[in-house]
Amino acid sequence: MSEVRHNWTKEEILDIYNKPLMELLYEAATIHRKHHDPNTVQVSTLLSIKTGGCPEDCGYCPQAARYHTDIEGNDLMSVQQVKAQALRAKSSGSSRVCMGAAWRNVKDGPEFDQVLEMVRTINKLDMEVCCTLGMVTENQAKRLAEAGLYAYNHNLDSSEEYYKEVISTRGFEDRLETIDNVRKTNVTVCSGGIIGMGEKVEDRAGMLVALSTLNPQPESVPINALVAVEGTPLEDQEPVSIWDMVRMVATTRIVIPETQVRLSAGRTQMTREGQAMCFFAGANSIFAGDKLLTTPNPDVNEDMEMFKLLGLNPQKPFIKKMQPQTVEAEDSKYQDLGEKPKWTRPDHKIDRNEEAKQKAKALK
Ligand code: SAM
Ligand code: DTB
Ligand code: SF4
Repeated sequence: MSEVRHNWTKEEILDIYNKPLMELLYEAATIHRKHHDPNTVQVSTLLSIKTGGCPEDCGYCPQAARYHTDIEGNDLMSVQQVKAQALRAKSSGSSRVCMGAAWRNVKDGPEFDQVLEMVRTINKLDMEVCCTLGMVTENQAKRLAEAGLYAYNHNLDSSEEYYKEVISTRGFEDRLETIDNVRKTNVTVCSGGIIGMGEKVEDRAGMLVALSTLNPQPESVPINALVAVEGTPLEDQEPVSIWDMVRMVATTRIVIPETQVRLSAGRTQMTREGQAMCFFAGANSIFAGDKLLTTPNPDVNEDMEMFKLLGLNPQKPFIKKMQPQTVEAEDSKYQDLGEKPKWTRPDHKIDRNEEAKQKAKALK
């Protein structure tokens, strides 16, 4: 098995990304086969447990309260609603449920307690549970781990340099600190990013430097193609070309060989041929279900037809790592500390974010 490297440079990664396509595909597919079964693809279902009204200014996100988008906001779902959705996902072949909340960070209190109960409930259905709730402290990560969380998703989204052009309300270093907090537990790390936000190829390579030099590297890396939503600052971005997607997937596979590379947002714009090329290049996970968090995704039946056509099999849960044991709330070792952590607030100005905010104000 080839060694995992944690010292990739931007130049090396750019050289890989820019290789002639056939060489890049061959190299990525060869590495993919050394580390994974090429006919197995992990299937995750997203569930937006708290939608919209987010205080952050992420330029790509339809859930940021300051932009005018036509998504329907929702308060935190009940544990029963979440259980029903998880059972549906399980019966349609998903091994993992990823619960997303439009929060800047987790705050201790009844809502977090409710999320912990959701984690316990889904783990008891023998499914892998993932959460993406914004920044978390070490104690909060430990409480999630105790509840039976399998993975925590926290994306770096772009290079440190380009991050500042997309988000002004939090710093890249806070994202790294959250990943570090998750790493202090047994919860696996899911971290990736978005292409198609107007970044340069150098920024894509920069993001892969940041991810590949983490030690250990993330257990999953979602690669999202921007879904340009009307009302967001990035509404006018051109769709990502399939060639860029394939290059990004292949490069990720080469520099982070043991991870699950997930084809995430943007699959509705990809043909089956395009997705097949991504699977060949090393993608081995998808988000299934007709909705991502707020935007459309291919229908499950269509995906299962595609799997049949390509001879792909959905991965069973807990193949990569044992199922965590759920500790009940009353037996918990970690307390609600009433933490209100002060994460960084750089607050520099991003012109297109300001414009989208002004437009939204005028419309209200
Ligand atoms: N609020 C939490 C956070 O930001 O960490 C969790 C939810 S947030 C919606 C999770 C991820 O979804 C973001 O980091 C981003 O990578 C992705 N995302 C959001 N909007 C997107 C869009 N329009 N297109 C592609 N990916 C998007
Ligand atoms: C990730 O990297 N992509 C997912 C998941 N992690 C949380 C979210 C994609 C969201 C796309 C826009 C939307 O549906 O709101
Ligand atoms: Fe909020 Fe997350 Fe959307 Fe940013 S990406 S606006 S933090 S929900």
